[in-house]
Amino acid sequence: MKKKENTSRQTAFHRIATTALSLLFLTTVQAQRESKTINDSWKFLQGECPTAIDSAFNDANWTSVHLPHTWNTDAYTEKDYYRGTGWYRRQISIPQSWKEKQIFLKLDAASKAATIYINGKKVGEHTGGYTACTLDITPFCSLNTPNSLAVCVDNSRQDIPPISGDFTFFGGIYRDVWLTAVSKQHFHLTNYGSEGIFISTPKVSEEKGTILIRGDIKNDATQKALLELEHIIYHPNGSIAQSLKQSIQIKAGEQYSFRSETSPILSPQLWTPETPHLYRVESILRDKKTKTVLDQSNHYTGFRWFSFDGERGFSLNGKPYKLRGICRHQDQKPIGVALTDEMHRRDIKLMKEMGANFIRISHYPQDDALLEMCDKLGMLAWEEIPIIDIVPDTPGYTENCERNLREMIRQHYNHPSIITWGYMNEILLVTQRLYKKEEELKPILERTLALANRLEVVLKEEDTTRVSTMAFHGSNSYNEVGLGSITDIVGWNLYQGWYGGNLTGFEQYLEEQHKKYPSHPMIVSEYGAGSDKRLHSLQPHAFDFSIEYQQKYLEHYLPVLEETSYICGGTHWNFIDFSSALRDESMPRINNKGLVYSNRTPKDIYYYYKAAWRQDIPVLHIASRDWTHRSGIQHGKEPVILPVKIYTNLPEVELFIDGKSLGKQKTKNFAVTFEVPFCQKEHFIAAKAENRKAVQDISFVEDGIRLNFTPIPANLNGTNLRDLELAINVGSYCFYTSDESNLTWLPDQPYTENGWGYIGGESKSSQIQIKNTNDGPLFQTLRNGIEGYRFDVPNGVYEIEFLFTDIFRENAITVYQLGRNSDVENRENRFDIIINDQTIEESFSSCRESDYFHALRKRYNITNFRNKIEIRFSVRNGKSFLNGIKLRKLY
Ligand code: GCB
Ligand code: CA
Repeated sequence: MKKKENTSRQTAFHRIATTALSLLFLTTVQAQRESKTINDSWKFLQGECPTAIDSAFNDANWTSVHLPHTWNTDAYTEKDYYRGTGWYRRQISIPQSWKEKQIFLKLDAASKAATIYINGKKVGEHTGGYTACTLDITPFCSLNTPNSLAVCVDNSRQDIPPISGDFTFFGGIYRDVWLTAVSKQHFHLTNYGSEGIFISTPKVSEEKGTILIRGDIKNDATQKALLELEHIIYHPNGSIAQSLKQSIQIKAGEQYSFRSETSPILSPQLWTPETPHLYRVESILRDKKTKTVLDQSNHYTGFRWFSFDGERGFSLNGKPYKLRGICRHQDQKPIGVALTDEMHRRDIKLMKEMGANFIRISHYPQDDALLEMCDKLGMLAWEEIPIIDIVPDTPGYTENCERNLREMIRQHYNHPSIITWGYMNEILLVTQRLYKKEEELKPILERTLALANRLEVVLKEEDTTRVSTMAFHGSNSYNEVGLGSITDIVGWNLYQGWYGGNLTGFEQYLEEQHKKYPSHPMIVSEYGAGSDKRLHSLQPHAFDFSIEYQQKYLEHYLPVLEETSYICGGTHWNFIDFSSALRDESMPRINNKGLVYSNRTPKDIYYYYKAAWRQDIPVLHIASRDWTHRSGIQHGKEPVILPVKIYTNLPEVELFIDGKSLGKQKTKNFAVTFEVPFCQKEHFIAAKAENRKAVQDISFVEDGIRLNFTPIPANLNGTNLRDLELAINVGSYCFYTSDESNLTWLPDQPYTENGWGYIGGESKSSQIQIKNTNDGPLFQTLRNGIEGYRFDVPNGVYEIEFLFTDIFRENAITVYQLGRNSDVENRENRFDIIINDQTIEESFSSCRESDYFHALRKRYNITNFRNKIEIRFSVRNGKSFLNGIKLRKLY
């Protein structure tokens, strides 16, 4: 009896649940388009596995992954990161409610190529690692059983750009994957991965603007369709501005192209980075008779116009406007390019916060989330495809370039933030490096020009509302071979004062170009210098990777960009410290020219830009977050004077040390530097500035920071040696603070009486990665031909440690260092090491003990009877050298 009751209750519950479900079901039938991510529950295998396409294939042993995913986190440790295939598998169940629907699969990005299979059959292939592809998978899917989806991804293909470049070609499905169901009549979703709707503003001024909406509708049904298409235009405040309606008839299996322009919208709210007003276009497709909504799509657009001019630079909405920009790569250590949407959005927020109004989306199309933020927060954009360094003659390459260009333009066409499309970066760099002879060079130049001409035509075919750009490296040959006259805008990637030459070479180069080609609109599409938080210098120079040289370099470049009226603007290289697996330098596998670290913590230099670019808020930043462990040589009890810089947009700054004022100083070029006396372990530094908005409206802005200080006595004695670890970065002007021990290695100095220092030799450095250590920069600098080292210290028992790395072997150096380091001689070095006349090493060879470019540390305990430690290097072969030295008094 009880049992029966139970059963009937269950049946009743079941009935209610079913009704509720079918109600839900009904509403979903009514809903126009259903889209959802399928990022979860994937299985992944790195390597080849053709049988994975079979439905019955057992992938239980594969790794479970969640998208976005890349298999190349190895690129942060390995130069030779994995390039090959990777397989992804997943089941997809199609709900019964999709029975009458058309089903699409969209991959936002799989690098570089993806072949897609469903239930053992090939659905399609996409070539290009930075653009989306959409496939109609309806005929491949079954409604009754789960469908097996397999995707083979390959990041080794040489027929797909990029094939060369200073960044890592991460492999994998590293953006979202979407499943979409829509009625048989729908917008053309397989149009080069776009939404099939293209919006522009053919007429736009302060008085009025019109919106043009173009696109295609497909009828995938077996009967003709009578449809109604409506576009509703919404003002930025959400009220309806206009609506456009038309009736359409499409035969079974056919396609219809629509094109409608609104009547003028009066006094449109213009889109600018400062006022990013967006108008919404809602496109609705209905059944003409039943009025059932079949498909629906929303897009933002904006009213703005712009021009690039060789003399006057850039203007926006009729007013001169300086493009204050940055370039942006898309990775983040340690996850590679598998970023979530919110990470992309965070980057745009950080750039806006800094005051940027322009982004060069380099060197390839990036996530939709990024573009959405450019529109919404207000950031003009240049987007490009990755044709870099050289044009190969690989069959299929040209076609892939062309298709990737069309995809980028169609996929991101509707974003008002985009003003220019690019398609080549430094295309002669590797070309000229590899082919020196005229007759070898000729066919490659012809190929390059042919591709540029073809892409320029494609670009204009796709989009007449924007302009084209290329980025050149600092060589006039781009103009000589004819590339300069193909694109609308010339981008210059300039590194005077970094890879070579002087800082002032920068403005000289621009002037020369402007004189020669006064009608060329120019952007400085790259400029930058590397920096490493562990390195600091009071005498910064190019390629020391000190935080201070990057600051010096950018403090020179930015005013030139701001003050040269014919320059449209600049895009700093790069916003982030990014992954470039081939690079060595101070942080192997990382190009460290970022304004923010890989984890997006701003470097101090970020605030220089912020001070210069943000006029709307007061900026005051003590530029020493990157240098919190200070050290310096102290004479007696005198404090050590060290510079502390403040970045600010306020006219005058007062600085305090532990509450005591050091006076006020006027700001110059958004910076003020105080000479600050350091004398104790920790100091509190505070900066204060008056923010005067009006006579009656004055407030104060403050910043404060705690800095650690380790004094190093200039003259060493029994007392001050007791707790001292005297560590010297031999061959370098830089302080080096180890991440691992926090110990600071001091800049080297020549020996003077009663002190310590080197005797003889000259400083030398290498940019090659040093193995066996995480303190690479310490070993990359050395004193070549050093005769000796001397410490004037009292008698006692000491520990002496030598740091060696033999760099005297030619080494393949990457093309991206533009010839730096090629002056290293090949030689074998052997020398004796003698301390206070006692030979401690005979015929010592660093590379024999620990190989070339390997760190070697050797420690000795010695007893000093002479009130000095005198070290001599006596050469047997080649030259003597020393990379670092450390002294501790034990007893
Ligand atoms: C360039 C390249 C860029 C590099 C940069 C650099 O000119 O266009 O891809 O990363 O220089 O840091 O050397
Ligand atoms: Ca050194």
